[in-house]
Amino acid sequence: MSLIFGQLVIGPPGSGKTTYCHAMSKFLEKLGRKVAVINIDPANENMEYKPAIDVSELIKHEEAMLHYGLGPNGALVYCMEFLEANVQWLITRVLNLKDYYLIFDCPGQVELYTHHKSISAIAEKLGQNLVRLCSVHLVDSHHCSNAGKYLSSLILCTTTMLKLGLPHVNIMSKFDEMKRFSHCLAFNIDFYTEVLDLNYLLDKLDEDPFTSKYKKLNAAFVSLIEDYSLVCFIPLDISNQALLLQVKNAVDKANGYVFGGNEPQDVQTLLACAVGAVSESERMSTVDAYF
Ligand SMILES: Nc1nc2c(ncn2[C@@H]2O[C@H](COP(=O)(O)OP(=O)(O)OP(=O)(O)O)[C@@H](O)[C@H]2O)c(=O)[nH]1
Ligand SMILES: [Mg+2]
Repeated sequence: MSLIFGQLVIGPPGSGKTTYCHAMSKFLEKLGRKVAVINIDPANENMEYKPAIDVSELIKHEEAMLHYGLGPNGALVYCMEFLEANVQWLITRVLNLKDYYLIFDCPGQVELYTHHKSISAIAEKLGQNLVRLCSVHLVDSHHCSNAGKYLSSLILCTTTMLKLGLPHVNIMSKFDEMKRFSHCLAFNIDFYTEVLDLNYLLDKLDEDPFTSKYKKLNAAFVSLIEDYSLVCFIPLDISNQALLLQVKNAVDKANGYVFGGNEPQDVQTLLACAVGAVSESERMSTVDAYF
């Protein structure tokens, strides 16, 4: 049985997941890859792509709300538990897409990735069926505009990486928006993307009357993030092909596609990886060119 490769696109509400799934699928198709986008967000309404598999054929978010008297968040959790209980429904359909590269569009409720077990259980089951996934975690670059929001993004990314246990790429989405507020950023862009010395962030948190109240807690969070040292971000503006290419190279390297894919372009990707296609310096030179 051959391997199937793909991405699990996750992140907070409105961080750009559905837009990314559409743009990345088009980008990969242009490179000659056969791509199938799978919607596992039962509350997804405005999909630009046509999903190859749609979870709302199994369960509808609105019906779960009505039937069980749940609010939107509770219903989403219920839907994910229902999908986990019926994971064979998904696996059967995924295995019919064995020539395809898969992109999973996920719901935007962060506790599904930080606390709840269903998404990681579904990913594990897919893994047992030879689906090699990389989680692609989108975080809105707007969070860089405030030290407290940025710290919470770092905690979110670290927790998600530990909870899911998949190869993982963090994306700072809507990077074009960063241009609009770059003048009011406390640090250079690379401070935020490379997650550099966070003691400077502690100084900024002390300046804010709200976050300065939690001095010890902030220091503990920073120490935790630095101890794990797992998080850095690849910037992405969905309309920029150079940035999309960087994301593609990082994901191909993370989920192993670069070693197991079979289209001619992958020779290029393999070579690019061999020379460190997404090294820190190259990532920064693309960002510098972008600004
Ligand atoms: N400026 C800018 N806007 C973007 C970018 N990517 C996505 N957006 C916008 O962000 C908004 C939310 O995008 P979605 O793709 O629906 O986000 P989502 O994460 O799927 O949202 P939920 O599924 O509701 O959690 C939309 O208005 C998109 O047009 C980007 O790179 N730049
Ligand atoms: Mg969406």
